[in-house]
Amino acid sequence: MKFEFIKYEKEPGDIGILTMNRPKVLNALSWQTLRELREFLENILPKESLKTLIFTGAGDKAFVAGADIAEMNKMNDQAFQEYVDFAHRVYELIENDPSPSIAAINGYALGGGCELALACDIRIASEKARLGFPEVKLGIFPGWGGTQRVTRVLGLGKTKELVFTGEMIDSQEALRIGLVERVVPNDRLMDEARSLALTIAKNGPRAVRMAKTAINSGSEMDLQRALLLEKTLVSLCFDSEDRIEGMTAFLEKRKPNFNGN
Ligand code: DAK
Repeated sequence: MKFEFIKYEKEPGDIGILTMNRPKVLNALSWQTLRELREFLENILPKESLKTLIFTGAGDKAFVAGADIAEMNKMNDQAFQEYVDFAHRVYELIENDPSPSIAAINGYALGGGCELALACDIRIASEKARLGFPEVKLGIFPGWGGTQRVTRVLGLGKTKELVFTGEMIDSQEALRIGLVERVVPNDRLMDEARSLALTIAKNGPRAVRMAKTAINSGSEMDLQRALLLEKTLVSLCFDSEDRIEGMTAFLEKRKPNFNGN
């Protein structure tokens, strides 16, 4: 499948950059964009052996300004349901991919765009980013996991404030409330995202993947079951070539050469 609305590049260090690429409409997510994303996530990403995938937006204004309003407005109930289900699947593929993802938020991240950033593991925003959930202004509400993922990150009160008002916040406020993890100058955004990705990529890939599973799955369980999951996964990590290499390299005072097994 030839991609029109997303752009993928693999960089040294097994870092991938996936750019939402419809800058004329602020990278709004159309059906076609979602189809391309799903194709990439299901059929290309698993073969790429990436250590980290960075999501960003083309142009200098937006990460993703949300679902494509013009397209949604023409949908009947059935088409809308299919569109919503499809987007849910795409976001789950991002969230559940074994390797970490970083959202490099270069401008507006609104509605479905903010939900996309929240499906990623870590969010870095440029100083000019603006985030929010304007859906109520359109007579709908965040329906691609937004009400659930934001609540898990921000808690009930802040989520309700953002979702009920539909107001945007700037990146400093997003940092203050924990909606993003870092804010950097706009011209440094991709360098900082790459640097973070490379820092992660230097670590034992198996350990990072299992930590992601322990954190994501464990956060949905009661503490006892979550601790059991953690114990099981960390034992699997111990029984690995990466663990032997990591500890041996430390003792030999050299850099580890992990193979991901
Ligand atoms: N969809 C389609 N086109 C969009 C767009 C969008 N989300 N956002 C911007 N554009 C288009 C504009 O129409 C304009 O196109 P032309 O007029 O040039 O043809 C072009 O991008 C540039 O935008 P502006 O001229 O408006 O640029 P400004 O700098 O003046 O304003 C803005 C930037 C981001 C403040 C403004 O564009 C804006 O407010 N955009 C809409 C943002 C928004 O409302 N996003 C949320 C979309 S709704 C659900 C499932 C899913 C969802 C909800 C529920 N259920 C299961 C219930 C998901 C919903 C959404 O994401």
